[in-house]
Amino acid sequence: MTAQSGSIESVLVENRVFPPSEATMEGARIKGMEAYQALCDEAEKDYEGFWARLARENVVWTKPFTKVLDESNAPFYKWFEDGELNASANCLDKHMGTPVENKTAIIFEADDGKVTKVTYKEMLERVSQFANALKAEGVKKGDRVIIYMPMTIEGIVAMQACARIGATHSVVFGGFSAKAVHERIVDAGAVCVITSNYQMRGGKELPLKSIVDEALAEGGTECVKSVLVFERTPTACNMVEGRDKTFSQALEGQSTVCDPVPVGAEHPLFVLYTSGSTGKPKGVQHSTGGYILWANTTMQWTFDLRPEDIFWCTADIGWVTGHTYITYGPLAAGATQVVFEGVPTYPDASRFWKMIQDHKVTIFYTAPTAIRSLIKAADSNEAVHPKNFDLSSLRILGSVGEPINPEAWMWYYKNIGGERCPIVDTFWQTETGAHMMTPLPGATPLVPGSCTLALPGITAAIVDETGNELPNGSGGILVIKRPWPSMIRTIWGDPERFKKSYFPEELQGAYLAGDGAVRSEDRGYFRITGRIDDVLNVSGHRMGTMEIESCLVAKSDLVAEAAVVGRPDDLTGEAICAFVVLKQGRPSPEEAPKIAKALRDWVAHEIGPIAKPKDIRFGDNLPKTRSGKIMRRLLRSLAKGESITQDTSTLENPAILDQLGDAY
Ligand code: 6R9
Repeated sequence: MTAQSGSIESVLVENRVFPPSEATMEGARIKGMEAYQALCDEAEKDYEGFWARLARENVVWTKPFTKVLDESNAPFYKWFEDGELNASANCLDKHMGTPVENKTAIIFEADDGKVTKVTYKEMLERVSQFANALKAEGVKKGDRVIIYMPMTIEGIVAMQACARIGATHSVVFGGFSAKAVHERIVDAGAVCVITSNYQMRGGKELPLKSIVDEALAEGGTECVKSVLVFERTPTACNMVEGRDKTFSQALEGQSTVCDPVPVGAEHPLFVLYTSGSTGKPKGVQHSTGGYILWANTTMQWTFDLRPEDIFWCTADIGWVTGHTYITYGPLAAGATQVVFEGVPTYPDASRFWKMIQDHKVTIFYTAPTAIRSLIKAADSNEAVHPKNFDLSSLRILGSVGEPINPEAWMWYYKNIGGERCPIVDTFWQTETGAHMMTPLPGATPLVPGSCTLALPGITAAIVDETGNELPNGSGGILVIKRPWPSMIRTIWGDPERFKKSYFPEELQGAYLAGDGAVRSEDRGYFRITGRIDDVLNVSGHRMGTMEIESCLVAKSDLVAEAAVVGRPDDLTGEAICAFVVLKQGRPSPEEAPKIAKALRDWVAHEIGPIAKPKDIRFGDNLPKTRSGKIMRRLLRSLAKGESITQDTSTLENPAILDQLGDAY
C-alpha cells in the first residue's frame, strides 16, 4: 500500500462531458441527478434504514430480519443476520405466477453459433433437478462444491443448484491449471467437483475433466467424494468408477421439484479465489442476503433495467462479473439475458456485433481489453467493422474490469453506441460483490475514463496513508468508509489475512480497495489510476506478481531467482514482465528464446495461460540494494523500455542493468 501511492500520476484533464439525453432519461429508474442525490441523502440520514428498505423491497425473505447491521465484531460485519432466505428462490421461485414465469431467462449461443433458449420456469425445473442430484450425492447445506465448467447453461444451473441446497460453490475459471484446481479443492475442502468432459472455445475442443483428474491425483483431495461430468461434446473422457458420474447418470430419475433450503443471511453463498499480493490466492467469502440484495439492486440501477431489455454480459462465470451479472443479478431482476460460450474473435472479430444484431441486445456489458482488441481488428479488416451490423437495438453500454482509456471509450461510444447510448464504467471488485462506483444512465453526465460517482449508500473516498481524506485533485488511496451489504465477509479459513489485507490499522476502519484513485476538481468524479499493491491487471484479470514469481522459481531445474513486474500494454492494459536468473547463468541469444518458451509453457501449466509472461529478460543477477532488496522500481522502468534516470547509487550491482535490456 505504501510503495507506490505517492507516485500516482496526476489527473489528465478530460474536458469532454456527455450529459444523459432526454431519450435516456425518459422513464429512467433514477432520473436526473436530483433523484440520485435524494437516494444518497436518504442513506446519509439513516444508513441502516436505507439498506433495510432496499432489503425489504429487493429480497424475498422466508424469515424477515429484525437487525440490519451488526458492527460489534468489526471488520467482521454482519448484515440482516437473523433473516433467512434462499438465493436460488430469489432468482427463480419468486417469478413463478408472475409474467416472468414464461419469459426467456437465457438465450444461449454456443461456440458454433447454435442457439438454445430457456424460460424461467424451465430454469427452475433444471436447477431443482440438479439440486436433487447433488443431494443424492450426499451434498448438503454448508458443504463446498468446486465448479470447473465452460460457459454453458449447465454451469449456471450448477451454481444455482448449490445455492438451492445451501452448499457453498467455488467456481474455478476454465482456463486455470490442474495445480490451481488442486489448491482450491484443498483450501475449500470440497466434497464434490462439477466439471465438463471438454469445453469448446474458438472451434477447438479443450479438455477439462482430465485436468480435474490430474488435480485429484494429488494429495489432500480425499475430501472429494464425487465428480459430476457434463458431456459438452460426444468425445469420451476418463471416468473413475464409483467417483465419477455423467450429468445424465446423475440426473436420471431425479424429480424436477426441490424445495429451496432457507439459510441465514450470513450463510456463505460462494467463495471465489482471487489474486492478492502474496503467492497464495485468497478465497473471497460472500454472504447470501447482502450479496443478493446488491446484485439485484445494482442490476436495476446501473443498467436501468426494463422488462423488455435483452441484457448481455460477456464475462465468464469463473470471474466475479459472471457471478453477479450472469448467474445471480439478471435472474434476480427477472431479465432476459444472452449467455455466450465462445470467444469474441471466432469465427471472426465481428462475433460480438453480429450477436448484438441477431439477439437484439439492448444492454451490452464488456471489458476494455475486448473493446481494444476489437478496435484493432476493425481497423485492419473492414469486414469485421461494427458499421456492417445493425446495432440500433442497443440502449446502454457497460465497461468493467480495468480502467477504460478515453480513446477506447470514445470509439465504443461512437461505433457501438451510435453516440446514443450512455456507457456505464462500473468500478468494483471480487471483494465488493457488486458495483461500487458507476454512472447511472438516466442521471450522471459521463466523462470518458471516469467511473464518476459512488452508488447511493457506498461511501467511497480518497485518503492518504494515515486514512485522512484528501481534497479533490490529489491522488491517493481508494477506500470505502462504511461497511455495505455485499462486501467480502472474510478470506476462507484465514480471518487474520482478511483483517490485514482489507482493514489495515492506519486506515481507521475503512476498507482498503487496493486501487489508487483521484477525484476531479470540478465534479468530484473518481478516476481509478490502477492497483497500488503487487497485483497486475492483465486483460481485466487479476494476477499476483508473487504468484508468478513463486511459480517461476518452482521450476527449480532451471530458475534460481525471478522477479515479476507489470508494464503498460496497449491491448491488455498491463503486460507481465519476468526478470529471470537461470541456474546455468545468462543464456546465449540463441538459447534464450527456447528457455523463454519453456518458462512460459511452465507458467501456463502451473497457473494457466493468462499468467504467461509477455516479456522474459535474463540476467546474471537481479538489480538489488546493498541490503539485498530487489529494486522493483528499476525493473518497472526497464520493462517499459525507459532509460534509467533514477538514482542507482544504492545498487549493489549496477552492471546488471545492461544485461536486462533484451526481452524474449
Ligand atoms: C469486477 C472486477 C478488481 C480490480 C479493481 C481495479 C480493476 C475493475 C474497474 C477497474 C478501473 C473500472 N477494475 N473495474 N479499474 N475502472 N471500471 O473486475 O473484479 O477481478 O476482482 O478486479 O479491477 O483495479 O481493483 P476483480
